[in-house]
Amino acid sequence: MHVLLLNGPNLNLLGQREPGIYGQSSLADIEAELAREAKQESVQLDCFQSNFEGALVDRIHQAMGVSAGILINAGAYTHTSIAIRDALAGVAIPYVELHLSNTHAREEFRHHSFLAERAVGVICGFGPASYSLALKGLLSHLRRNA
Ligand code: CA2
Repeated sequence: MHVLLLNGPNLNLLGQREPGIYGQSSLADIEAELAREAKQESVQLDCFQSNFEGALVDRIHQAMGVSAGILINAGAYTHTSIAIRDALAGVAIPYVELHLSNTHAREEFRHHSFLAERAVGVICGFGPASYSLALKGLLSHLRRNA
């Protein structure tokens, strides 16, 4: 089973700046740890990060017929992107939205998500552990509905 991990804009900077908000782990660290956890569950994790909205849309389309589920931290596009919302709806692959920070404890513009309404669930505020929790939630949903 393949699961796709998508990370949006600026998440390539993880571990380099703003450790107070986003922690000290790099994106490569997070991806490697999650791939290890996925492998223990017999899941192949495919990882993709982009700073470009259209590249994320294209990658979502490529998941059709390949990925059983998607984990997505769309970064700031969470709060702006109808295109990513439509792509996720278009491929009809179950997805979990996740964030490192608790977006509800931050600026008001981060409180709304264009992706949350159609997500299996949303995890936020646990730092890099948000990724593990999101994977657990997604796999439990996929196995329940297999
Ligand atoms: O908490 C999250 O995971 C966010 O998706 C992160 C986004 C933010 O726009 C969302 O509201 C919440 C920002 C990612 C920026 O990542 C950086 C990492 C290191 C240094 C600077 C930015």
